Amino acid sequence: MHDIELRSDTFTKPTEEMRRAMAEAEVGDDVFGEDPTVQKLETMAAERLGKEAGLFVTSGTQGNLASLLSHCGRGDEVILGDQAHIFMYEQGGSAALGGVHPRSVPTQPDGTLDLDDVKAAIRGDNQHFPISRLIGIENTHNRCGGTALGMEYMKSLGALAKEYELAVHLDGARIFNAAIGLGVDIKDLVADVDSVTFCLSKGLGAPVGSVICGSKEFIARAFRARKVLGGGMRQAGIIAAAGVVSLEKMVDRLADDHANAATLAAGLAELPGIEVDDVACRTNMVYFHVSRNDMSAADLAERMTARGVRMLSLDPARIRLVVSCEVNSEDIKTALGVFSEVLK
Ligand code: TLP
Repeated sequence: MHDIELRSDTFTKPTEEMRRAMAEAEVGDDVFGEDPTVQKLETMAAERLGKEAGLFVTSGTQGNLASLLSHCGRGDEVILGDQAHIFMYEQGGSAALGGVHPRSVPTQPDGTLDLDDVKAAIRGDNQHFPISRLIGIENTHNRCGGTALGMEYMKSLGALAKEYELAVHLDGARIFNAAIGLGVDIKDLVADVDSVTFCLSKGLGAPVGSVICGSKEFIARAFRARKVLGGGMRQAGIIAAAGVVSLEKMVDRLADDHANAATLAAGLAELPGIEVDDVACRTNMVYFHVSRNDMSAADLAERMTARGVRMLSLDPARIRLVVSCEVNSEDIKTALGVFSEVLK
């Protein structure tokens, strides 16, 4: 049996078509704005998301950081959910490098921020306070089971931000999963945010890279931020070429990952001592709690991994499984078989 990779969709490897496109990519110096393949990717991404412009960046973390630094100056404040990837897992980069103050509000179990909490966190005009500038949201929400935040919520958050003259940045690392999961046009889903970062190197299969999309004026600022963050790459068309294939060929197939994740969730729910997190709109993740006297989540993850089914226990009692194009429906059946043996 080959190993079954359920740790993350970041483990996806480039397809043959991507490798060919990379080998044949037309390139130029992208710091001079002269790489035609990077430009093609940026234009495609912006059109697809209904924004004026796009910017190819090295990673989701760099895309989020460049975006925060472009929206906010030193002493400005960004309102973030306390379970947001930006808040939890990006080294507090915007504070460390940009003097941007994070104000956290509780992330709700469905990945949203309660609008009343957001409203209450917006600062009044007072010399003691930082200046509220930005709201950050995440869709799909990683730590909330990979659930997709619906269109109505995105619209009402956008309206609130507008009312208070705040900008909205979307960490849309997996926004294509959200659009596919919800069955909506991605343009409509991101219409009410000012900037969005999405990742090519997760479920979309590219080896490297993310794209920020927003207004022309915003992207011009993000272009400067990317440079100071060390993201001014030269003949980056070599890697952007894989991203073009991602957008052309890898988006619609995300539905297969979602179907496989649903099968996995249903199978796991039958097993003793396993409680699968309920989500409003499951995409490609399954989180579950392990409540057994004979093994912790870490023990279970270790035993499964020893049998070739790789997974991560993120919290003491919780495991995350992420489905991607690296696993097919047979692998899901096999993984469930191994789970039932180990949990017998
Ligand atoms: N998430 C990774 C790890 O960091 C945990 C994963 O395996 O899920 N936003 C979201 C919502 C993310 O999940 C991630 C990566 C990022 C941003 C950062 O992207 P990269 O890894 O490209 O910097």
